[in-house]
Amino acid sequence: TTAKAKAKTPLSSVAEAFEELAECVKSQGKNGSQNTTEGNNNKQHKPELELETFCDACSLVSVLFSSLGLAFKFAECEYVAKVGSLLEASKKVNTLQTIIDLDVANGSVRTAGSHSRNLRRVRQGLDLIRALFEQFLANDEPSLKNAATVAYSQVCAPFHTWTVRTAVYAGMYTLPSRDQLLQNLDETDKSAEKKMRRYIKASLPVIQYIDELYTSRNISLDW
Ligand code: 1PZ
Repeated sequence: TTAKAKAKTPLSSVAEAFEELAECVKSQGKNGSQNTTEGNNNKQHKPELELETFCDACSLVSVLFSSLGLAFKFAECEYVAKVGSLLEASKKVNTLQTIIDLDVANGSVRTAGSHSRNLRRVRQGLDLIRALFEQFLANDEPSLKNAATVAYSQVCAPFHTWTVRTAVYAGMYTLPSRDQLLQNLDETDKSAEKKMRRYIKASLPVIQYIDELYTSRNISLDW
């Protein structure tokens, strides 16, 4: 069929990968497969998300960058470097929770370059995309620049320095048009909408899961 002949687009891969992550963080918690081994009793019974699986999904997102143009090369490098550092860590550390536990033990949760800090930043990147998609779909916002500006203001700007914010807002003027973005992504309005909704729905529980890794250890999220 034509559906089958259609190649998987970047957006399909991203939606699919996050649906799998969402499945991981949701299903395990429910059906009693939590970790109940002795000695772990005082730990919260949370599903475990494998670090490598998480990083693989996050890496797919960076293909979206190439569709945004040169001005966001810096954002791409930032994001890719942080995912890369977590992927490197995944050779020794299996799960997201262990990443945080190790930094808690070291007192390095917020230290620049620490894995816990990088995880927090990657999470903000995932949330930024979610917010961008929501803006993109809201009232069929015709301007990608407007959608991206609102999304960035909501999700990332509060945590960025003045210098970074100023550079990002200047870069917004160079974003492609809505139609150009769709074309770059090999999507139509209709096909993109479906996949963006899938990502929005799937990323929410993943983002919430990551937040709870911090808050359940009494780490605030104001950074
Ligand atoms: C979805 C695309 C929307 C359009 C445009 C939005 C562009 C956002 C640009 C973000 C620029 C980030 C510049 C560098 C920020 C660093 O100061 C911080 C702090 O790093 P640290 O001090 O902890 O080492 N880095 C970050 O916050 C990581 C940036 C990740 C977000 C990048 C975008 C995510 C994905 C977009 C994919 C299309």
